[in-house]
Amino acid sequence: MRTRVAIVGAGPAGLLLSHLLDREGIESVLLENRSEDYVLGRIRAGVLESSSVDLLEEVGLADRIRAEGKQHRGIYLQWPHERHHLDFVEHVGRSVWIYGQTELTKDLMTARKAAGQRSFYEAADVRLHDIDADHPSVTFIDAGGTPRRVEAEVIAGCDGFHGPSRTMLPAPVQKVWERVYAYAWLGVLADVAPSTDELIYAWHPDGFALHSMRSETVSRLYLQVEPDDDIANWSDARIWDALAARLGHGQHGWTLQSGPVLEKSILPMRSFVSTPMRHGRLFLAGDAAHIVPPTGAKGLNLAIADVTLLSRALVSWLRDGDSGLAEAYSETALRRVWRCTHFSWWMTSMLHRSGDDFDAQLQLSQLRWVVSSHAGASGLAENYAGLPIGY
Ligand code: FAS
Ligand code: PHB
Repeated sequence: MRTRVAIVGAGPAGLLLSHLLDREGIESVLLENRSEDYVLGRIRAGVLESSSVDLLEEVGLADRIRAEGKQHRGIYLQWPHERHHLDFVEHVGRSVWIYGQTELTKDLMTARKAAGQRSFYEAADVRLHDIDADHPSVTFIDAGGTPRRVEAEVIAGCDGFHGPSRTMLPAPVQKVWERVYAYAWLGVLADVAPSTDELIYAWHPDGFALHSMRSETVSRLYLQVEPDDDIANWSDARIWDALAARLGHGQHGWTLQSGPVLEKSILPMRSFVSTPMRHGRLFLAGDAAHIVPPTGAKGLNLAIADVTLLSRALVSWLRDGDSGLAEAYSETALRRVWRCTHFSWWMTSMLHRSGDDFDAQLQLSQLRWVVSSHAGASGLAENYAGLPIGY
């Protein structure tokens, strides 16, 4: 079969890219190695930057966000006996939206089905070919066991950190930066109403904790744990005790409501950037090219920004015959990738207990400065609420 763009991976990046291209008359084929249910079942991000929501609104994908999402003015930063609200709207005039990645993926899948998008789920043995030629292709075994080949003008690698696309970059061309952190996150989805109106990021001598949410009745919480810790070591009771201690249960009259744990898992923390984000006819977007620690709530938003830039570049090239944006794609995308990589590292380093007491004093001093200085607060607000997509 033939198409103009073969998209490998149907997570948020791949699904949104197919939607953005389709709106401009560029046809694509989506190839995903997991089932739709599996992709929908993954519990991932929860925060959308205002620029992400604005983009989704422009392309007709924000109705449910506006109806069911929650707009937040800011976050709380906390350390023992102190909790301070940081108001992004007051400092930089922008807010964020709480809307689970699962819900966004559902909206994207619905929109692509309604548009008649050609998609192959449960595609096995996906391989990329001839990315240096002007006739690249992708081969795979479809869900029925039939070998297939998609011939395209361009391949978009939206296949996440573990997908095959990034591995197609020739070693002499590829440069990789990676920092693995000395801690991980234990994530909990709980059937209990959030105990806070906006997210609480808490520094604590025992380790970092985050109180997020998914709805009025479902909370999403995280604990800093050892990178090699095992979820079997963490009973629900132990999790709630640690969250209560680190989030300040009982202080200043605040209580943390606990409830049934629906899901719990440990996820590693790393910063990872692979360059370039284009080689020949292969363009990379989202987690296929970069990973950020989730402390800055950037992963999903970066994927959205990448495919927004990539769709503009491919429409300009494939429809309008101007390859300028496509030639500049990697450099343009990486500017924002590095800005978000720095911010995610900065938030992670400020809030996670690591090192000695000297480090702890530096972290506490930085937190006190951020919440008490307009310059400090505006710096965090500008990055967290999101820089313009073309930054
Ligand atoms: P994705 O990984 O979402 O999608 C890639 C798709 O490619 C997947 O569907 C995969 O099945 C598919 N694929 C892989 N190999 C393939 C192959 N060989 N052939 C075809 N398809 C293939 N970000 C935040 O902002 N906040 C968070 O709290 C947060 N939590 C996270 C928790 C976890 C456990 C993980 C792994 C990530 C988390 N992230 C978080 C980041 C996450 O939200 C990503 O940034 C986001 O999913 C990026 O979207 P994609 O680039 O589409 O990659
Ligand atoms: C989430 O709700 O999953 C979430 C929110 C903010 C973060 C990370 C995760 O920084």
